[in-house]
Amino acid sequence: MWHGFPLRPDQISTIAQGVDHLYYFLTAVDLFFTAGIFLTIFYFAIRYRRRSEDEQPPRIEGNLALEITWSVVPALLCGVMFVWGSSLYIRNSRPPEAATEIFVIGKQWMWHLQHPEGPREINELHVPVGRPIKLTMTSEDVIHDFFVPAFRVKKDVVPGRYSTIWFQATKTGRYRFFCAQYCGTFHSHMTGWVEVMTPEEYEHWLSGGVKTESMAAAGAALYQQFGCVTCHGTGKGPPFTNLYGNPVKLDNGQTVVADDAYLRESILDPSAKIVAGYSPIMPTFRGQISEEQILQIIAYIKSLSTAEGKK
Ligand code: HEC
Ligand SMILES: [Cu+2]
Repeated sequence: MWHGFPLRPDQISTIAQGVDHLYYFLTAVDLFFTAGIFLTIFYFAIRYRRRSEDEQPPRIEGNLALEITWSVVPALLCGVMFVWGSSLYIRNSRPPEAATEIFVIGKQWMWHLQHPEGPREINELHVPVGRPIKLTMTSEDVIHDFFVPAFRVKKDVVPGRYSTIWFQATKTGRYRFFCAQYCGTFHSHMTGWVEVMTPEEYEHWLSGGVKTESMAAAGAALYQQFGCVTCHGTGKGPPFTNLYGNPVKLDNGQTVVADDAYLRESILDPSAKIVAGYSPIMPTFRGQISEEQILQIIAYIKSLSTAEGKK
């Protein structure tokens, strides 16, 4: 019945209903109090209007019961909104461990999507139904925002950092996505389609078409091409084996976990954190390497980690 009605897009993800319920609650509270306040204003204006020139209303000194009521009731309502909203937010911002990762790069004015297995897409995203998908997103230039109304997911895509969202689609079909952050002249062209397929169709789609190498394989080629191997393959730089996801000791005594953000920083700004026991000889690759290539190198480094290597 709501199909195509612009105020409520289709609910196509596991979190869509929860988001909508909170939204209905907030709207209902707003409507109730807006109507109540306006009706009271009009009723009082008429009921207590001045009836003669010398009419003096009685003096009222306050009413404790009323004051407690109008403090406690809004406080309780705000408490409900806070607990409900934040628990939903926390649940929706933590991707399940088993989520399939797909990478999103925004640039003026298109969306570039990359699957770990290799396929790349522009303004189209193919995903399987019923499986959690985690999007790791960054921008090549200005702030964009990835928004899929049918999934009720939306997050800023910021240059210089990785942001993530996740969803699990519940129905096959084609659903629109948009850039939801004004990003220049052709911002309105930065839209596309999510194509939700059955798992079999998705496997078929992944393996069909032009044969592309995996992100990790592309990263391994870049590792040679950029000469990373001359240090990291020789002992002049730390080895990448079992680096991803593990703690790294720095020369200032601190420890950091080697996640996507740390690896990205190590490549673009090597002097920001120096690994203990090594000298700061690594040159910066800022300006020579694209966001997409950084993601490929990270995929390569990730592929060198084994479950047994987890510290
Ligand atoms: C001239 C030698 C040299 C080259 C070339 C070089 N690195 Fe490094 N790299 C180092 C050294 C030395 C360190 C450790 C000191 C530091 O943290 O800067 C390091 C640290 C790193 C770290 C952090 C590793 C850890 O264990 O925490 C990463 C990631 C990294 N390099 C990636 C790369 C990539 C990717 C390339 C190629 C695009 C590259 N490096 C090229 C010498 C080099
Ligand atoms: Cu944009």
